[in-house]
Parts: sequence; structure tokens; C-alpha cells
Amino acid sequence: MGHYKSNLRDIEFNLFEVLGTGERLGVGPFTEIDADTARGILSEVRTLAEGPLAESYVDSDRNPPVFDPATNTVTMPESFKKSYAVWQDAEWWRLETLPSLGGTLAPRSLVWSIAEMALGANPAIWMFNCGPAFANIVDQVGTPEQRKIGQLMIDKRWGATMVLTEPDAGSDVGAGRSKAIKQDDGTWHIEGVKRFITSAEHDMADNIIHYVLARPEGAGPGTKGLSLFIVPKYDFDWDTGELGARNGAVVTNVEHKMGLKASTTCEVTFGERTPAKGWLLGEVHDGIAQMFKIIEHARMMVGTKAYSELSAGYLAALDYAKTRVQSADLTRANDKTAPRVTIIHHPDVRRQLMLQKAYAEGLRALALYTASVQDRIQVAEYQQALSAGASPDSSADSVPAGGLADGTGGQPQRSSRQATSTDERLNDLLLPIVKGVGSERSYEQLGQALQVFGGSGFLQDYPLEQYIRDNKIDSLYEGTTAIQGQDFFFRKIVRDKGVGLGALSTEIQGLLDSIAGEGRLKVEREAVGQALTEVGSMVAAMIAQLTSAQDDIRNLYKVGLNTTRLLMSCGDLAIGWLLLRHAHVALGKLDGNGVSASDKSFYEGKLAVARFFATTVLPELTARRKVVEATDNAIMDVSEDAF
Ligand code: ST9
Repeated sequence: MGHYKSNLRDIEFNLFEVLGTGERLGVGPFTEIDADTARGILSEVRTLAEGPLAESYVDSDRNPPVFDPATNTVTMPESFKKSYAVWQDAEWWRLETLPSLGGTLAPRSLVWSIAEMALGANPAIWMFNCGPAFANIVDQVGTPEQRKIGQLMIDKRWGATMVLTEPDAGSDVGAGRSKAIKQDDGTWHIEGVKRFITSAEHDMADNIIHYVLARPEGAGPGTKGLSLFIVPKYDFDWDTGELGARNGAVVTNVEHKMGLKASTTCEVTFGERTPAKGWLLGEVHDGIAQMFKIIEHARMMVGTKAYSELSAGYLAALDYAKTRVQSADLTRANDKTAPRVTIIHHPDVRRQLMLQKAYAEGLRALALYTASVQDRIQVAEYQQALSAGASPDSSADSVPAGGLADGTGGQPQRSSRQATSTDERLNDLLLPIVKGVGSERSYEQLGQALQVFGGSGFLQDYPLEQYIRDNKIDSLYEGTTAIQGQDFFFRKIVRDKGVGLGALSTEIQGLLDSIAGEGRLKVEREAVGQALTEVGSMVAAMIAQLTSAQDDIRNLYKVGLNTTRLLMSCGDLAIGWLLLRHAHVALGKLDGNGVSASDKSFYEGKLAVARFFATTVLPELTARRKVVEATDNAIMDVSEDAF
């Protein structure tokens, strides 16, 4: 048995008791998977996650991949290879592979539930195994000829990478200097050095397909001048997949990291000794938009990884708190003969545990709610395809080029690059919350989970220290939290003209209205209602700051000082709302007959956590709103020397 403990009960609660995933299964686009099948899949994935996937988690941290600079190769730990092979052979990745490539169309809420368990057990396995999701991209936006590559990636189990970052172009992708030079035969040669490239070298696949942003000679500056190229590690025969010459995309370093060591983070040098040959994806210069399809998917993945680790950390802390005996109950603290009690008796430990539970279950609720919005997009597009008379089999033939729904893994398809439907805009709005808030709160609360262990938590005897090291990356990669905050306000609220935010607000208000007569949740309802008002006021204040920048451009700094605060506050609002929604469902179940003892505890936990969050966290939003409204530029006027 490995370190990992899943929370399948809560996953199933979200899917089948709250989000209505069950009703979408077995019909429409998901005829191949009914609710029983889905439950069976989840159960099997849990067995794999807690067993063979988790098994190599510690070993591959203590004995990480080894890079040989003489051969530019990486040797993965044997234990990890074994876990990876188990996951590949189980073939659950086919649920996020397009039917046209041999996959099975599954609702995104089911796919992200599976992802949660795999990512919690051993995140690097899921990340190395992203080839199928990348294959979807080339299948959908590649030329008919290029689509052969997607099929080869699936059939040959090739790996894949997203290649954006350069030593001097991190958040600012548009500063990238890698060049693309067109060849007479229609191919391109890439030249430059890329950094922080996940999974760019390993010995678990015969070939690795890099998705590389580079600037064609003569193209303009910034992100809009970048194009997306498919650059393989080895050249290959497009019909048989037989490998040819080693291409000039070479890993020249593997980073030594704080955590997530099993995942290789590479420097990739293109075209230094031999040309790095590639193909322009779809033969269109639309690189940043194409790459953002991958980025959005990856941002959802990072948020899922983050809370999954928190969930495992919380459950470990909970186990410890129920068995660790230390000190007397606080009410008998002065009685030196009083019996010592398990630490879960102590108020401050309870406070810590309940906050961890709130964020672990709240972030899961948020990610799976977002995934359910993606389900709705999938269903709507299936219905559109049906009414348009197209084959609804999700084959690429029925998909217009460029037709990929953001953050949905390439499965649902839409004809316009811009988000159009309200659900698409809601999904876009939610992604930076899932990623930004998910990573920040998970890291913060994993610190609290470690705290429950006292000094023992600092030891490698328990998994917390590794969870924290492995988790820290989540607020950094795929766009830092600052980037998520800016994306959230400037793009997802202002540029969206508030449509996504309005949809979220309507959903929250809808719940509040529907439970207005439920006296038992009065306190929670009022707290969520107040939080909704506070967030609305924050947005209004920031819009006013933005507007006033027309008169004094420095007022834009005031907005910049608040974007992360708004993101985090919106996250708390969404979590408070979803915990209340859970509590409402739980009340209904508890009022019914035949609730088992374990379900009774589970539902009572839902009531407790909603109450705790509403009374101890949501009131903080009032203070944050006041901070937003009172923001001035004082901090921007401080000289650098005074810091
Ligand atoms: C990294 C690797 O960190 C981490 C490894 C993770 C694990 C890897 C495993 C892979 C898993 C995933 C596989 C799945 C693949 C398959 C998926 C299937 C679907 N939404 O505002 P502008 C676009 S990698 C959508 O002017 P600037 C849009 O086209 C490193 N699109 O930006 C826009 O044009 P328009 C990760 C967006 O000022 C255009 O960009 N690095 C969005 O030029 C320009 O927009 C980062 O994440 C959006 N939210 O550039 C970079 N935003 O406006 C972080 C922009 O006309 N930096 N576009 O629509 C940023 O995000 C910056 O804000 C910036 C700024 C680069 C966008």
C-alpha cells in the first residue's frame, strides 16, 4: 500500500448527489458509459491509485530521475516505470481521448474525478501520460496529413510536452526569442533554448512530441507573433510510425527541484548541433490561441492536482489526530491527573482540521462544478451537431478547424475560437479560480495539516513534507497566481463584460432563493448572501479604479494591487456557496429514511463544514472589500530602498 488515501465517497457525492452527472450518463453523447459503469470505473481507479500508482511515490522522490549530460538522456526510477506501466495498461486515459482516435467520450466531470485520484496518488504519472490529450489537439486542428501524428501518438504511446517558457520569457510568453525558419520542403527548423519543460525527456516512450511556440522569421512581436510547431524527438514515418533520425530537439539539463522530483523539468535546446525539424500545426499561424487550448486544460489539471494533495494530506492529519494522545482536555487543563486525550479533542486542532476539510471538499466541489459546466458544453455541442445533421460521433471530420472548447480537454467542440455560450464563458471564468485559488489554498492548508502532526510532520516518516514540497509548484507553473488574478479580472470579467460573472452570481442567488424557507441553514444562507454582496462591491470598486485610470494612468496600479485579492475572495465565495449547496443536499438525505451510519456521519460533516466556513471564513470578505475600496497608491510610491 502506498501513501495515498482517496475520498471517493465525496467524489461520488459531488457527481451523483449534487451535480447530476448520473442523469447525463448513458444517454446523448455518453451512451457508452452509464452510471453503474462510471461508479465501477471510479472504484477501479481508486484501487489503482491507492495501490500501484501510489507505490512509487516516495521512492521516486528519494531516488529521482537521473540525467546523463553525455547522452542527453534520462533514466527513470524502476519503481516509477512500474507504476507508469500499470496506468498505461489500465487504459483509463482513453476516456480523455477522442473517439476518432480510439477513445470513448466521457463527461469531463468523470474524467476530472479520475484525474483527481491519479494526481493525488502520483502526479507525475498523470503528467507523463498526457500524450493522448495532446493527440486530441493535432487531431482537431492539424491538417488531414498531420492528424496521422495524433493516431501514432495514441497507438505508439508516445509522450508529449508543451514548450513555451524560455530563460527570459516566463510569465511574459510574448518575449520568447526562439525562431522558426521555413524550409523549402514545407517543414520548419526551430532554433532557441526553452526552459522548465515538463516531461521533455524520459525512457518510458519511444518518442516524444514537443508542441513548441516559436517566432517565424519576420513575424511580429509579442504573443501574437508566435506560431505553434510540432517537433518530435525522433523523426518518424508518418504512415507506420517507424522511427528515423534523432531530431535536433535535445534536453540539455534537468532541474534539481524542491519537489515533484519524479517529473522531469527540462531545458530543451533546439537546433544547436543538428536542425530541429518541425511542422506548423494546422499550417496556420495561430500559435498562442492554439497553445491556450493546452494551457487551459493544464490549468484545470494543476488545480485538480493541488486539491487532491490537500485532500490526502487532510485525511492523513485526521487519522493522526484521532490516534495521537497528547495533553488533557482543555476544560481539565489544570488537573494534572486528568487523562490525556487524542488531539482531535483540542479546539485548535479541530479548527485546523475543519478548515482543511472546508478547503479540500470546497475545492473539489469547485473543480467538479467547473467540470460539470464542461459536461453541459459537451452535451450542447452534441445536440448542435445533431440538429445540424452532422455525425455526432465527435469524430474530427465533423469539427471545424480551430474548434476546441477551452479547458475541456479537447473533447467538446465549437466552431468559434471565442467563448460564445454562457456556459463557455462561465467555464472560462472558473478556470483561474480552480487553478489560482486551488493551488494557494491547498498549499496553505497542507501547512496546517503538517501542523497537526506537530514535530513528526516535519519528518519523512509521514507524507506531509513531500506533499508540501510537491504541491508548491502548483501556484507557480501554468501561470502564477498573479497571472491568474489578472486573467480573472481583466479578461474573464472586464473583457467578458461580466457575462461569466453574472452567470455565476445567478447560480449562487438561485440557491439562496431556493432555500429561503429552510430555517436550519439560515446562518449559512445569510453569510453566503453577504459574501456575494461583498464580492460584487469589490468588482464595482475595481471597475471604478480601472475607469479612473483614463484620467490618471497610475490608478491602474490600484487594480493591480487587488486582482489576487479579488480572485481569492471569489474563490471563498464559490466555496461557501458550494458547501452550502452540499449542506442543503445533506439535510434532505438526513431527513429521509434508511441512511446508513457512515452516510449519517458523512452528511453531518457536510452540515458542520458549511456552518464553519460560513461563520469563520466568509466574514473576512467584508474586511477585504474595505481594503479594496480604500486602496491607494502608497505602496507604489515607496522607494525600492525602503523595502
Ligand atoms: C508550464 C508547464 O508551466 C507546466 C507543466 C504542467 C503539466 C504538463 C502536462 C500537460 C497537461 C496538459 C495537456 C493537455 C493538452 C491537451 C489539451 C486539449 C484541449 N484563455 O492577454 P493577451 C490568448 S508551461 C484563452 O494580450 P499577452 C488569446 O489568444 C508555461 N486564451 O496576452 C489572446 O488573444 P486574444 C505556462 C488566452 O499580454 C492572446 O493569448 N505559461 C488567455 O500577449 C494574447 O492575450 C503560462 O501559463 C486565456 N485565459 O501575454 C504563461 N489569455 O486576446 C503565463 C490569453 O485576441 N502567462 N490568451 O483572444 C500568461 O498567461 C500571460 O498572461 C500571457 C500574456 C502570456 C497570456
